[in-house]
Amino acid sequence: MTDLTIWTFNWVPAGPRGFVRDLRLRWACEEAGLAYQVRSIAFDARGPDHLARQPFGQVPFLDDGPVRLFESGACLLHLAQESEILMPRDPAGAAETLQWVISALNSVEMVSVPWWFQEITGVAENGLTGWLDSRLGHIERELSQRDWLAADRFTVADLLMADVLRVAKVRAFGLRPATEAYVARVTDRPAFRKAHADQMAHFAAAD
Ligand SMILES: N[C@@H](CCC(=O)N[C@@H](CS)C(=O)NCC(=O)O)C(=O)O
Repeated sequence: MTDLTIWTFNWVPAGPRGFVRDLRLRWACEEAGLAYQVRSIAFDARGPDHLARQPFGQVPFLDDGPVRLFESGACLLHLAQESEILMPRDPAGAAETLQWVISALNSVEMVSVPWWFQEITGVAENGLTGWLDSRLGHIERELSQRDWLAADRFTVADLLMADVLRVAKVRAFGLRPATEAYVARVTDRPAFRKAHADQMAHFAAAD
């Protein structure tokens, strides 16, 4: 039994399978060779116990001995402290990785999630499409210049940015060529494929 526990839902419908954010944590552990277990919280009965762990009633959250964390970005940064594979130890490389982790969450996902929500709910377009298009254009320019976002090598920033960009609707919206190649390259890593397959099996087991 390992101390590192990733919490996710026991079950979700077909649509979100393969995209639930516990995958980010599984993937990071696989990349870093960190032993972990996955435990479930009820999808249909989110009570006080769940809110005590995740104030928004969401997943994922993480236990690592005395450390209890929610927010996938915070969990990834915690895991990155445990492995140089996820984040270089030199100050410049670490800072660059941190910068792109925040950027994936706060400059790209901040726009892509409301746009995705607009698409799936059919609410009126409110300028989000142009905003997302602009963000994807800037990411394309960056990725046209290099293979990895930070430190000239794979880091947790690539894991997170690729996960933000691979959302099916966003991809259907049209990633630019360098971005599409980047997402394909990053998600072709064995650690991603294992994390993805394990998440699919986890939810299928509860059908
Ligand atoms: N900012 C949070 C977002 C978490 C999130 O959106 N989780 C989804 C699953 S991927 C969820 O729990 N959705 C159910 C809900 O919002 O009620 C994070 O990155 O951890």
